[in-house]
Order: sequence, then structure tokens, then C-alpha cells
Amino acid sequence: MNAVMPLIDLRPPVEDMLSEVCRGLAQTPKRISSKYFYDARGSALFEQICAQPEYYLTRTELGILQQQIGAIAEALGPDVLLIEFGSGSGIKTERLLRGMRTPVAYVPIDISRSALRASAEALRQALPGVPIIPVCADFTQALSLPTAPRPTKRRVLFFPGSTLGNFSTDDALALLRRMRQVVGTGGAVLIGLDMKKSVERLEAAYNDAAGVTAEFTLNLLVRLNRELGADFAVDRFRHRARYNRLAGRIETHLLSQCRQQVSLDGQRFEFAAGEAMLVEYSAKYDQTDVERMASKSGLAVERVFSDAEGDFSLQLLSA
Ligand code: AVJ
Repeated sequence: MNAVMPLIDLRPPVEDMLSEVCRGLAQTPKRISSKYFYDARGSALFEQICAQPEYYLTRTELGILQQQIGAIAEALGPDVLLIEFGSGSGIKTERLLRGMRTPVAYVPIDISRSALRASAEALRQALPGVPIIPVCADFTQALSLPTAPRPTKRRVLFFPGSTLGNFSTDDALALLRRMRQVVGTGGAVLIGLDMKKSVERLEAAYNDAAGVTAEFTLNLLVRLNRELGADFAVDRFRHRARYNRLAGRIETHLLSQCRQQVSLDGQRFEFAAGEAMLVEYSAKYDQTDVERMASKSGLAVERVFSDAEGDFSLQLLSA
């Protein structure tokens, strides 16, 4: 049983972290993509964030998946090919697949071969009855899906965690359009979105009292020092997460505590005292926002599953 799981390798060009980070540091205001948060330490810190009392997102989404799995599976219908952008969210994917009566197969799509292999292997152990067809590809680019092992009624793309909120408005729309294209007419997207609520609760969720989120954000600099040979003085930066009401999103910045310089790739980047570098968006939605985004990307809201307080929602958007 040591055979390596077959993987469909579309050989995506690997993006160059060094040049992307340098480009962001040369912009005004400076910015670094939140996708670089997730090295081993960052992923472990994110797990810790999920256990903080203020960070309600993950436990609320899991609760919806647990309590309403029957209705969710029924809304998806039988003989579904389940697709995921990203390596699979472990327990959420497992919960969904277990609830679906007759999934045709599970197709995780990720640019990282190693992450794809590890998560596909773990899921195979947990759900030996479901065929898994991992595809190594860049899901922001056009791609065609492998042939399903048996006739499929509907392709459904699962995108939990309010990960869409980490994209800019334009990039989020482009991603939803890509999802629409992958599932095809008659298909659907099941997407987890964090809903608008009081500024106090939103800001508390991104500024936990134990300081785990601050450590998570600052770990980005630790990673750039280690992997790119940068020389950020990590203790001279501070985490700040604030809700931008007009944009409808939490915006996380790293604030330079003094005037300082950072060297990277033979270049020097100057930070003013108090200068804010953008490192993350976490957009929040109301149902009108969701309907507008869906219709702009060729999708329509078919069903909404949410917790009793309406804090978080799993939206079934049909293509
Ligand atoms: C898992 C990316 C959706 O934006 O809420 C948690 C990441 N950042 N705390 C989010 C995160 C700060 C999280 N996502």
C-alpha cells in the first residue's frame, strides 16, 4: 500500500516569490500578498488562531457543515464531482464528502505538488471509498478537468473558509468567473463567506487578546528573512488589523515602528516611522454583496446555509 497516488501534473509555472515580494516593496503603499503567510509555522499559527475565542469563523463554518450536512448534501444532489481550489481543507472536505451520498470523485487542484500529495493521501486514508484525482495546476489560469470515473450529474466546486475575502474585489470576481468556467453550465460553487457584523466583533477576531494573530502576521517577515535572505527587524514592526467600513473588509498592515531600511536581493527599501505595509484583506459580505458578486460572475444564489446568528454562510451558487 505504498504506491504513490497518481497525480495529474499540468506543470504550472512556479511563481517567483522573490520578484513578487520585491515588486510589492517597491509600490506605494508597500504590500505583500497574504498567500505568503502559510509556511509551516504560519499554518500552525493559523490553526492556533482558529482555537482563539474571538476567531469565530472556522468553528462557525464547521458547525454549519455538521448541523446542516443533510440539507447541504441534498441541495448538491447525487453523483457529484467535487472539485476544490487549494489542497483541501482537511476536516471540512472530509465532512462534506461523508455527507454526500454518492460522490463520483474528489478533484483537489493546487499549484503545490507536495501539499497536494500530502492532503490527498490523508483524505484517501480517511475516505477509502471516494476516488481522488489530484491535479497540480494554477487554478487562476484556464484548465480542463480529468475524465470522471463514472457519469457525473453535477460538478460542484467547494471553496470554504472565506478565503475569497483575501482577494481584492477584482481578483475575487476573476476567481469566481474561473470557478464558473470550471464547473460549467448546470454546475455549482459551494463557498464559505464571512458575513458583515459589528466592527467590535470583526476587529476582535483579527486582534485576539492572546496575540496569536499578531504573531501570525509578523511571521511573514520571519519567513522572508529565512527564505529570501531579507533583513527585516521583526521587533520593529507591529501588527494592526482594522475594519474598513467603506470597503467592507478587515485590512491588516504591518506598521514600521521607526524609520528603517530593509535589504532584499541587493536592493534597499526605506520605511518611514509609522509607515503601513498592507499584508492582508479579509472581506466581509452581506447577502446583497453576495448576490451582486454572483451575478457579475455568471452565477446565481441557489441556497444559503448559515448559523442561527447569521455570522457565517455557506452559499450554493449555481452556474
Ligand atoms: C483563512 C485566510 C480566511 O482571512 O480570516 C485569520 C486568515 N488572517 N486571521 C481570514 C486569517 C488573520 C483567514 N483565512
